[in-house]
Amino acid sequence: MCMKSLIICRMGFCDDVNAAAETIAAEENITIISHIDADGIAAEAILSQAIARAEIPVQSVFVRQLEPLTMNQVPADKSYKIFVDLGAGQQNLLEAHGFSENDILIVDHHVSQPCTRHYRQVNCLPYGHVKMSAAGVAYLIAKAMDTANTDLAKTAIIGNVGDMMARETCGLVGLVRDIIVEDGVKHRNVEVRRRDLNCYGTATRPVHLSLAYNDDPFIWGISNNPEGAKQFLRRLGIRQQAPDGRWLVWEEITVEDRRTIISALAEQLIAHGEPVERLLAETYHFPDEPVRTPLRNAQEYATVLNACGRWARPQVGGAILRGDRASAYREAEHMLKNHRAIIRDLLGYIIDKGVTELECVQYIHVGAKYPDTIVGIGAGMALSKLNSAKPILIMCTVPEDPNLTKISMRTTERVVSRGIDLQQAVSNASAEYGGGGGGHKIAAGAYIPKCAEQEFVIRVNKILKEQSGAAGPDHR
Ligand SMILES: [Mn+2]
Repeated sequence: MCMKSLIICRMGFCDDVNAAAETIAAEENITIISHIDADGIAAEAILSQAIARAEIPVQSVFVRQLEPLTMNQVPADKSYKIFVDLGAGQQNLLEAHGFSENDILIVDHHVSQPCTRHYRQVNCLPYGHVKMSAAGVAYLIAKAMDTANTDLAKTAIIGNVGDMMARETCGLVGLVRDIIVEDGVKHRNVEVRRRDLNCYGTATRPVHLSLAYNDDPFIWGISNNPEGAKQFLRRLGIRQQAPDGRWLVWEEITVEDRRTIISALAEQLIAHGEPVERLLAETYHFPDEPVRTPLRNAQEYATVLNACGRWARPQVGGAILRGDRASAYREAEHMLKNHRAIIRDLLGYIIDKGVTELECVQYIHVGAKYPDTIVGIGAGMALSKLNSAKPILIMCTVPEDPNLTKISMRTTERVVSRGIDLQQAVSNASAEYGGGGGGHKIAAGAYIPKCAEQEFVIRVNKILKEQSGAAGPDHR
């Protein structure tokens, strides 16, 4: 047994992982119920491949969230049910549905709901592994089932990055870094760049657009300013285009050019008295994927999976993770294009219509104009075009239920570092109106009754004001 496995064993989480691996191996027929986001799609791909390799029949169902309506999608058969990236917070619902302790396994990383039934669960959160996603937990189980499953570490990394586990810390940390990333590197389908530019789109976007679309950290004259970014690169003498006129992407330019750009960006930040820590990040690359495609790095790969999930085709993302580079990949490319076009449109709508500003929050209601699954992404992007010092709250209608309103909130790392916690604000405020919510400090969402919209916004504003007050008078 390797050192790394011993480390988890001492932490107790290993017992749960091993017990789950044994339980799964003893089942004769399994159904996986997973979530439609990048993490859920990755976690499903990992577990179902591990189960199929163990020659156990397995089928999968994807749901947008686990609620009474979507429970109907869970087949009412004798198969053993594994709930993945969901379930921990909906155990009462599982109980109400009639599941007994022997019927199901929960593989999750969300806060666990108290329940009279003690369902078997593998959850990293109670063990303090807060920077691990469901794909991470699924991977550890797959590895416990068979060490040959370490080829799936790559998929686990995509799920973790897609679930923002690397964002706050500019790289993956904890068990995910020590075990999963190392397994991927050993398997040679993952390459780590320790001090890379902390920037999205390094495999597909022209360098100047990658720089301009990045606002973490925000760099004056470059962030939100494609022309400024282009001139900045020109002044540095960086070759930006191939001989045929095509724009080069970050991963194509020379190591020296990358270094020159990073130092110049650092100088720019220092000149404006801004911190430089977030300029660099550890990034994860996939040398076995074709160059200049979004499959080349974990961040962009996760976007492909999210696009599939948000357009109700999570199985397409799963097929890509299993190696389909033909029809599934073509379909995903199409969805990605559509995904971006609609987000651009939503962005334009938010800017044109304008947000309403309260003291500590800015908000807008987009009604039923856009799919509720992309509104959060639009919120994040709109923020960089608005006053990014103030969190944004977007409301939209829920197609399945006219009495519900979906809330999406986004802010920036800079605001989070001043004590703002959107997860807390949104879940506390929504609970007061009988709704429910969750997420992260930087991004959170909730469902609330439609009739409570106005009061809810005012309540969130008040909570955010309390949070910024608690962080001290200098941190407005
Ligand atoms: Mn997740």
